[in-house]
Amino acid sequence: MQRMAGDWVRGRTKVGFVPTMGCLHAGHLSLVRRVRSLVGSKGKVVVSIYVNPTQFGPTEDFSRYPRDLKRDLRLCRGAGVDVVFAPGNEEMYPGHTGPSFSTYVVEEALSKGMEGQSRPTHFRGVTTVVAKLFNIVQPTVAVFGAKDYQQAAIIRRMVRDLNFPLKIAVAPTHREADGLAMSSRNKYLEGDLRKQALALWHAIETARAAVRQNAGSIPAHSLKSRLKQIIEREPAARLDYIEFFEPETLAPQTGVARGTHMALAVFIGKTRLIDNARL
Ligand code: PAJ
Repeated sequence: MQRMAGDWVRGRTKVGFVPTMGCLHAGHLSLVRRVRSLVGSKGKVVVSIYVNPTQFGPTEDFSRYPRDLKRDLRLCRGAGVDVVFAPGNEEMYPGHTGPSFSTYVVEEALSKGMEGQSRPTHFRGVTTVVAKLFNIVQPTVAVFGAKDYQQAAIIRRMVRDLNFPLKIAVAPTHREADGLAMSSRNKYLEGDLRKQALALWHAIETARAAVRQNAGSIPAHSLKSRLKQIIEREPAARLDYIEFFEPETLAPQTGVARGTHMALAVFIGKTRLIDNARL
């Protein structure tokens, strides 16, 4: 009896799901291709498009987050998506301006560091909306991007801890030709800022070169300060954090070696970008 409970409810049609906040780019579409390969031609591919207010902090970019549903629908159609779920706020958070929404899903370990430290209510919003979307869409499998490495780890943990009857797959980060990780927020990078945003990728490449040249492990604090200097050579760049961690547990590491994972967040002007990679 290896079948999951959800298979009985849904019959045998496989449902592959890619949750997004829209303003789709080639990174999102790579997740759609991945989920199609997982459910096959007889399966159904569902994409959700919803800019989730509960994962944005009060000073963050919720209201100006780029939205273009018409273009997104065209891209989904071209990519062979079967169903797009694009709810409004009233549908997702009934009475969201009042007190009538009061149940949240909170992951309490992996959410503490990195993004969780810089954006204290962010992951509570993510886990809550993703749990709601899983209940609505009832997928057999959902695909997340390694671009948001900590988010993918937290969703895996939530699915395991709360027995959601689906599988989680994680697809690699899709990059521009010059290395910049694709992101809906890259739309904010006007003029010279686009070039300065490469500071994140240069920091990753520098860290990779450092661990490859070094047989032992490098002290995390010295590598951090070297990378901070490189990043902040760009006039509009301000480092939020760099973390070196164990890829499964996300536990911070004091020594950096091959296989250590690195994540960073950098403000380029007002735009906050994140990236990560295995070193
Ligand atoms: P969003 O930023 O739109 O991303 C949707 C999915 O696409 C996430 O799994 C993300 O990791 C993945 N993704 C984004 N850029 C990528 C890239 N360059 N390469 C590969 N995958 C990429 O992440 C969210 O939305 C939200 O938090 C969400 C999970 C939808 C909950 O609201």
